[in-house]
Amino acid sequence: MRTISLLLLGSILTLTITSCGTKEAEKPEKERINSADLYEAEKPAYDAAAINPDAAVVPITIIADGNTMVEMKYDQKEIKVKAGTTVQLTLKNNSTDASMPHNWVLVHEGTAERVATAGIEAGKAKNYVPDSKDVLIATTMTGPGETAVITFPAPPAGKYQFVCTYPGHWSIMNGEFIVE
Ligand SMILES: [Cu+2]
Repeated sequence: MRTISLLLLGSILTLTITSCGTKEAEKPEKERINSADLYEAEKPAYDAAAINPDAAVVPITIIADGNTMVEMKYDQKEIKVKAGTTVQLTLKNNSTDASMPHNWVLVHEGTAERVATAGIEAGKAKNYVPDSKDVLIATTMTGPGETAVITFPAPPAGKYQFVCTYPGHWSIMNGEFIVE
């Protein structure tokens, strides 16, 4: 019985390795090199998962409020953090109207509109957050009364923006995120 299991496992492994190898080989060489080069050239890589266990953790709470497109807002227009810290950001959605979902998306300076516009295309399944190098990190979409928490390393010193990418919200729900 054990021999049969091992043989089966062996076959599965062989199949997996073969199929992966085929896929990589099918890609044109030019395409593989270019996509990597472009990524490196445009922006320094930011890894939201690379949390330094020794870094100080800075808790930040931001409240989203208002029950209409006119009233809706974040309670802060500017957030400042120190470089080298770990940010623990809590988004509280204090609205009570079902039409007011909000998220909090950290993006590179000057890209809030572009990210929010691409977010509409990304759709509800992706929480209106596009797969984009402009996006550093994002909370999930919170409904009225809900809270979302994300923990991430402060990006390199500089100016960034935060924005809610729920369709129609970005132009009011945005702010500056400054790393000193
Ligand atoms: Cu919103």
